[in-house]
Amino acid sequence: MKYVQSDALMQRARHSIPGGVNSPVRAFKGVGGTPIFFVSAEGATLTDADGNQYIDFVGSWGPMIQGHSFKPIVDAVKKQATTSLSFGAPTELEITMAERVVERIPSIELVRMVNSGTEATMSAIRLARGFTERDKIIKFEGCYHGHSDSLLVKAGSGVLTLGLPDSPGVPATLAQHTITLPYNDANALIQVFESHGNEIGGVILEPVAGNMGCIPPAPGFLETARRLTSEYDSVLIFDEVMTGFRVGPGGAQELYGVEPDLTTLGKIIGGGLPVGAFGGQASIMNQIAPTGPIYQAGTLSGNPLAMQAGIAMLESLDVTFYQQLANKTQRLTQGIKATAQRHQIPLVINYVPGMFSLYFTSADEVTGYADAAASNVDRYNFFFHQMLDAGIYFAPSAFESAFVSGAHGSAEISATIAAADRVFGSMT
Ligand code: KE4
Repeated sequence: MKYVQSDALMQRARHSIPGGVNSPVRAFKGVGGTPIFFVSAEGATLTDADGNQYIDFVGSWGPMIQGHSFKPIVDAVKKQATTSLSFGAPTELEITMAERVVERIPSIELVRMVNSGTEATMSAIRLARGFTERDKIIKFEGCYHGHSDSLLVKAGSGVLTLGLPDSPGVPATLAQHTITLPYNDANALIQVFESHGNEIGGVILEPVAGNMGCIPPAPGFLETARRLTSEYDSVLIFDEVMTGFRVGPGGAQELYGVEPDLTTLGKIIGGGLPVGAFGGQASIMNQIAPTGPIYQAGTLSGNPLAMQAGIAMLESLDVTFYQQLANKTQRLTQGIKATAQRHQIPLVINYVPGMFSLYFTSADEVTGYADAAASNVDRYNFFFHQMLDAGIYFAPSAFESAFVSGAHGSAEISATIAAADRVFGSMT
């Protein structure tokens, strides 16, 4: 592959955008090399500024579950664009969108639209704190919930020690209210609740972790979080920004049969346009302004263009779609795993319907951040670049998930397995 145009565009971008990108993961810092600049996409195929084409497993980090340029969404957006892009006032479209979400996720009685996943989780945390009148929250190592201050926090020295800032600019006085625990460690959660339970305003978690690679919940983990938060009157928040409408028609909470008090959404519900949402029990959601005292707002929240895209997306996702998505994901991951075994390359692949990740490790399983961090990142980076040269675009980071869409067919799956076979064969 030649990247002449991408290289030139990156040089130009750096003069006016920090690091040349509008989001750090796009900078290829994890994998090395120069980011690819894309110009168009159709179905499962991306085209870059040099005319190179790729099978896309990033899918804009999740939103493109129907592939790119999905006609129902494009048509809906085109139609809306000719009337008005934004009123800053209520529209029927927002009611329709809210009704589609409420229909599909029984734990959500009321839902508020925002403009990103970060806004959704930031608002949900404020709501949990305001509703319980408790400042402490619990998050889990390796889970990413966007970049609001209370969620850019790492574990303190001991499991029970309150959090430390995970970025400059996050006040220590705020970070101290966030307790960070090991993901999938139910005992650690029990221990914290037994010693701090009445101080915990909320627990936020990814019901399937997707930001340290893909790590499904261990048996009992979600159930323990549900039991403890109910017992101590804390708010359980499922951050389904990535898993919502990704892993099944009702998200991860339907897949695993555990209902949170609040759910955050994003990505797929915007169909590629900027959207986030948070919703849940009416008794909690009614505490949000204007019905309650907890303030939250947004100029472009419920934007008509984004609502049209989201409605068209949700209406395209039926049970048959998810059955096919699950089958495709299984075929692809089992095929890649089989080629790794044939070449005796130690590899763990974690997957759930629609998303997966590869860990180059001789461990039997990867169930938490420590396992993921111990995997061979150099090998992932080699795999990434070799697959890129073969015209297959995986996440430019060993700690992200890959996404399968409705546009990935047998041809894409077979080509990807064949390319992986060649790459594994070239690994020493
Ligand atoms: P945004 O603010 O990026 O829309 O959403 C934040 C967020 C919240 N919760 C979960 C579970 C998420 O995965 C995300 C964002 N995911 C990353 C991909 N790992 C977005 C990519 C990026 O940061 O550029």
